[in-house]
Amino acid sequence: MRKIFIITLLLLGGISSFSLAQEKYTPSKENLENRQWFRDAKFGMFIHWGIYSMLADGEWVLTNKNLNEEEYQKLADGFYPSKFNADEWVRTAKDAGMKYICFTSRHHDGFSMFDTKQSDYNVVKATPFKRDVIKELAEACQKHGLKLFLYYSHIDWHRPDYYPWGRTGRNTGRTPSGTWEDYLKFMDAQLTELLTNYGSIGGIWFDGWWDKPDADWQLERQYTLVHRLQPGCLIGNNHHKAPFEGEDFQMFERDLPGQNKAGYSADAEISTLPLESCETMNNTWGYNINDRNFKSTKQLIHTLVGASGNNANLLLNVGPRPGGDFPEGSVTRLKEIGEWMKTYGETLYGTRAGIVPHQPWGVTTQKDNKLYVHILNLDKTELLLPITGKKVKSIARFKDKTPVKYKKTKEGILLQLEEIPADIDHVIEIVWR
Ligand code: H79
Repeated sequence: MRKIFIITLLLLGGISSFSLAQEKYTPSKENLENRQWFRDAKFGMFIHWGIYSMLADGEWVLTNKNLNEEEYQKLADGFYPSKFNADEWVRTAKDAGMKYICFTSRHHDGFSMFDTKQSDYNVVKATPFKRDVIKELAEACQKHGLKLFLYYSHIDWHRPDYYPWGRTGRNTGRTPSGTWEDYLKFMDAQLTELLTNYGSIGGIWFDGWWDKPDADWQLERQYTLVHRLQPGCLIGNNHHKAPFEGEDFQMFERDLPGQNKAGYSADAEISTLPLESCETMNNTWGYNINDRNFKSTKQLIHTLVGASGNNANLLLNVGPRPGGDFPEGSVTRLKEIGEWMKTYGETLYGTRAGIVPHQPWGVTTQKDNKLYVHILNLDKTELLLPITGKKVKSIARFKDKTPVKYKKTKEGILLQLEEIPADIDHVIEIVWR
């Protein structure tokens, strides 16, 4: 017995020193609590808004259209979003059933949407609007009980010290000057402002690493800074790889974890960290006047449910117009999703992926002794759930608790529905003994 004990100790010692060598970052207690909160939250709003919104051609317009960067800067003179109302944005998100907002503090164009001392190229100094958008958002989030996450670009198509240039933003007429270390210091100083001046920040959502994968990004120094200022702040980085040390959640751009439909996630092995999928409501992130190709409410709900069934949150994007209001296409869909969430939110919030993995007909989620079977696409009335060895207490339609007929077979539980499901999401609730 003693021998086994000693061997176990040795083994454990071996494992922990191995993991120490691999994993130097130890998340704080607040961080672990926030990860739990994040896993339970399920639904957030991504907001892409900046001076690019005025050109109404997406957030990449500077590079995609090879605009002259010096001329692009002058857009700031005309940025006066008369309809901007942070409170309304946050209420719209909340009414849709969202628990957090992730806002573009600075996108690849390098324009800061907050009051920063590190550059005058910001919404307070460079525009007649002169209002700190992040301050107003932070206050509104605080008031309505949503968490605020901040998108922060690693790419900068404005600063001359973002050099040598990466793959993007090369033809905009810039002349390099300064050093890479200047650029890293600039980002550290901005992150310090973001994590000092706006209360508690739910997370930092980095993006753009992929522009220069070989660069000396000093991510460890950056992540240490973020966690030193706010140990609970969750760090995610949209590098399309398995998470790096120091990160707290993993995101999948335009994809559910494990799928690679958008083509960005080929190297992104699914980690055990909290997961998040981000998706657009139409086809672009920043406002695009030509893009009225909105997905249907049903499609969006299927994406949300699919994310939950794959243990991920959905961060659903809105690209506000230059005037500061949300496109109608987004508003109507968010309202409809909110209505749906009033009834069905319970089958998502606080759940984890269910014991039956993603199927062609749908997904499952579970919480305590309940399994929610989300039937999204089924053209028959019988459905076999490959679950054996569990004791069923009840099986019922979630929305009205009408009992559902079923048979137990060798293969599992065979549901026998009254009719072919026609709901957006036909949810069956199974309660175990
Ligand atoms: O903020 C939104 C987009 O502006 C940003 N991320 C979301 C959340 C984004 N930028 N680029 N992409 C998304 C698409 C990435 C394309 C890539 Fe590539 C393909 C990166 C690496 C391969 C294009 C080709 C850029 C570099 C090479």
